[in-house]
Amino acid sequence: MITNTELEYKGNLYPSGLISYEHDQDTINFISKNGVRLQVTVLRDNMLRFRYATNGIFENDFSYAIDEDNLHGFSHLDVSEDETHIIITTEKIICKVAKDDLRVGTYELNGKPILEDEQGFHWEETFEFGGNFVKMSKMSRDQENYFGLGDKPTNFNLKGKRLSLWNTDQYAFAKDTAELYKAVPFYMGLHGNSAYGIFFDNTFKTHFDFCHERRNVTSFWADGGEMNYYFIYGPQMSDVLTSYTDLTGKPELPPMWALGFHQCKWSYYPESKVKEIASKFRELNFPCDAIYLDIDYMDGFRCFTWNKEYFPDPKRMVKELESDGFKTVAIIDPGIKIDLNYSVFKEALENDYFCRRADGPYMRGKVWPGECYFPDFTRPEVREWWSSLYREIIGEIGVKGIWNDMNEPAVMEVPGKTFPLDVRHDFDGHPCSHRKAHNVYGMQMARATYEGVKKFNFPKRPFIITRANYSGGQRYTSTWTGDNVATWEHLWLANVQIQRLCMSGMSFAGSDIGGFAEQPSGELFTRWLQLGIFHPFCRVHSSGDHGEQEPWFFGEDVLEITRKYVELRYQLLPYLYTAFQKYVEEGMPILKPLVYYDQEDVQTHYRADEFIFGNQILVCPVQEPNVQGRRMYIPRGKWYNFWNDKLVTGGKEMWVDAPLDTIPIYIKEGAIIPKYPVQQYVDEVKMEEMSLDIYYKIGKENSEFYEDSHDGYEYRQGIYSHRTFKFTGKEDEMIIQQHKQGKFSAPYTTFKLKFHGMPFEIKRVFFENEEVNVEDLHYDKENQTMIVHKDFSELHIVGNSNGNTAE
Ligand code: MIG
Repeated sequence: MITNTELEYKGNLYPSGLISYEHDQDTINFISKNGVRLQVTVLRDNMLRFRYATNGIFENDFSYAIDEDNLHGFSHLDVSEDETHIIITTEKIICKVAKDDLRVGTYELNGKPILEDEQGFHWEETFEFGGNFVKMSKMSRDQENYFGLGDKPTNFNLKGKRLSLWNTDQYAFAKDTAELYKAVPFYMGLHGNSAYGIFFDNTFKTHFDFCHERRNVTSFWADGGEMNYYFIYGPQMSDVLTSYTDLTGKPELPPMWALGFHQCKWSYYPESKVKEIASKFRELNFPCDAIYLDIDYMDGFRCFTWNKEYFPDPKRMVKELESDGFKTVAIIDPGIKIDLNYSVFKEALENDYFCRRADGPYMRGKVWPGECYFPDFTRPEVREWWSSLYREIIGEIGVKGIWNDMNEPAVMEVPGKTFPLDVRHDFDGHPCSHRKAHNVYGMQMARATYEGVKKFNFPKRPFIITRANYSGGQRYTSTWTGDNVATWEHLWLANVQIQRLCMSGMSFAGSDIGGFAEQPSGELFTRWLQLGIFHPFCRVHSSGDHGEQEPWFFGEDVLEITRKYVELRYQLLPYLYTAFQKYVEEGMPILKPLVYYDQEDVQTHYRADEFIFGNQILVCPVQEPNVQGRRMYIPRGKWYNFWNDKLVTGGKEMWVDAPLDTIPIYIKEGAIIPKYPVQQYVDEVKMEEMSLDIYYKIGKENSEFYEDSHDGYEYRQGIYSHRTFKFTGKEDEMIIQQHKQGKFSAPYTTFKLKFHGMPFEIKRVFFENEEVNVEDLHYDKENQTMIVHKDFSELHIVGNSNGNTAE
C-alpha cells in the first residue's frame, strides 16, 4: 500500500470487473463495473499510453511534455480476448488487460513478461483539493534495476530508492536530497537483457518507489491529476530512451560556441572586472568562449535593466568582448520587482500578467530585488510578452545567451521555499493551482526565453540555460545541476547527475565545475575540470563569497593541467558536435553510462563512474584526493589507452594510472576521431587541415563526423556535411572508406590521418583504387601521419604484419 504521508489516509479504491470494451483505430477503451475507464492508446509498436478516469470522465487532454510532431504510428494492432483477458498485440509487444480488475501486463511476443501490474491502478480520493491521489504499483523482479529520473543526486541505479519530484531550490544540496530543481518523471527498468521505460506525464508532485517499501514492488503516484503514463518497450535501453526523446522532443543544434569552455561567477562586475577576466584568459592562452553576467549587472536586480554605474555602455562592452572571441551570457530571473517606475513591472501589471492567489491578490514573494510579483509563464500571452522583452538585451545590446535561474520557482524566507499552493495558473487554458503548475513553471519560463532569444538573435542560434525544468524542456534549453558544493562527494554527484540527465532525455547539461558553494583545493578543481570537459555543457561557476575560481587562481601546476584539458575539449569539439547532432536527430544521449552502452554485460548494471563520451571514448573520472590511479571497469571490446596507445581487452576491472595530470581515457578500437587544432575560441582560426585519429583494429568499426557552419540555420537547407567512415582492418591490411552526405564545404581541403596501433609497416597504398606512392600522401613514418583529400572515398593500406597484442 502506497500512501501519501502528509494527508490522512482514507483508503485505496480499485477498478472492479470489466463490463465492456471498445476498440477504435489506435485506442481501446475499457469500462469497469464501478465506472473506471481505462484508455489504452497504441502510439508505436513499442509504445502504449495508459489513462485512467475514476468516474469515467477524462480531463481535457493536454501536455506540456509531449512533442506532437514526433508521434508516428504503429504497423500492426490486433485486439482479441480469452476467458480472463483482453489481449492487445502489436508488432513488438502483447498487452493483457484482466477482465477481473483491469490489471495490466505487458509481454514480449514470446510471452515473457516485461512489466506486470502488482495492485496496478488504484486511487485515494482527496476532499481537500478535489480529485484523487492516483497510484500505480508494478511487480519488480529480482535483479531488476532502475535508471533515469532527471537530476536526482543519488546512486545511479535507483533500486531501493524512494524519491519525489517537486522542483526545489536546494542551495548546497546533499547526496540523497529527494527533491531537486527538475522534474523528469521518466525511468527505465532493466531486467536481464530487456529494458522498458515509464513516462508518468503528470505535473503534480510525483513519487517513485523502486523496491524501497517492498522488495518486489515498484510504484509511482501523484498528488493529483490523472494516472496517465506511457509504457515504452526496448528491448535495448537505446530503443527506450530514443523513443522517450521522440515523444518529449529534441532540441535544435546549439551554436558551437555554446560547447566551448565557459567562465562564470556570482558575480563579475563592474565592466573592468569582466574585461580583466576575459583578457587574462587570452593572455594565458586558456581557451574560453563565454563569460557570464550574474544578477549584479542589473539595476537593483530588475530584470531587463542594467546597472549603469557598473556597466555604462553594455552594447560597447559586449561588442568589445565579442571582438576578443567572448560571447556574453546574462542571467534573467522570474521575480519582477514591485516598482511602478519600472516599465517591465508596469506593463505586466497593466496587462494582468502576474500570478494571483486563489482569492485575487497577486502572488507576492521576496527574491533578490526585494518584494516581487511573478509572471504566469503558463499563459501563452505572457510567454509572448516575456519573449518580446529580449529585444533590447539580445537584439540591440548583443548578449548571446540567457541564463534562467530561480525558476522552480524559488521564493526566499517562506515555508516550502516556493509559491503557496493556492496560487492560480492559466496552464494554457486549463486553469489550475500551483499544485499542478509548479513543476512546469521553470520549463515555461525557459520556453518563453527560448522564443525571445531565438527571435532576436536570428539568424544565429539561441543559447538558453535553465535551472528548473520538466520533461520535454530539453526542446528549449540546456541546464546545469544548481548549487553544488566544492567537495569530493559533489564531484562524484556531478558525474552521476550528468549521466542521469543524459539518460532522461536532457543531454545538454553540466555542473558548476569546482563547486558553487565553498572553495575547492587546486586538486579538486583539477579533477573536476578533467571530468567537466567531457560534459555536454562545460562551465566553471562559483558563488563569490568563498574566493576566486578562475583556472589561474590555484597556481601554475593547476593552470598547466587544466589548460591541457580545456585544449583537449577544443580539439574534440568536432567529435562532441557530432554526438550532439546524433542527440538532435535520434535522441541518442551524448554521454552513455556503461549500462546503456552494454546492457548485456551485467557487470555494467551497477557501475556509475565510467561512461562513454559520444560513441567511442571511455572516460573514468578520479573522484578522490591524493590518488595515483584507480580501479575501473573496461567494457567489453578492445580499447586504446589515450595517453600511451596501449591496447587493453575489456570485460574486466583493472588498475589504471592516474596521477594528477591524468584522467583515464580510452578510445574504442577501430574508431576514427575527428579533431580540430587548439583554438582560443570557436572559429578563432580558419581551419586549414582537419585531423582524423585512426585507431587500428582487426575487424570493422563505423565512425561519424558531422559538420556545418557552427551557427545559423543553413544546415536545415542541407548545408551540412555528414561523413561516415568505415574502418576494416586485417592482420596486414587496412581499409578506410568514406561516405559523405550534405552540401556543406568545409574551409580545409585535407585530412591529416594519424594512425594509432597500426601493427605493420606500410608496403603498398591504394588511393581511390589506384596504387600510389606513400610519399604522395606525405607519409610521415615517425609520427604515423598521412595527408589525404578530405573527400576521399577509399584508402587501402597493405603491410607486413609483425603483430600487435592486447594486454
Ligand atoms: O539565490 O544569481 O543557482 O548559479 O549564481 C542564489 C545568483 C541565486 C542561484 C544559482 C546560482 C547563481 C545565484 N542564484
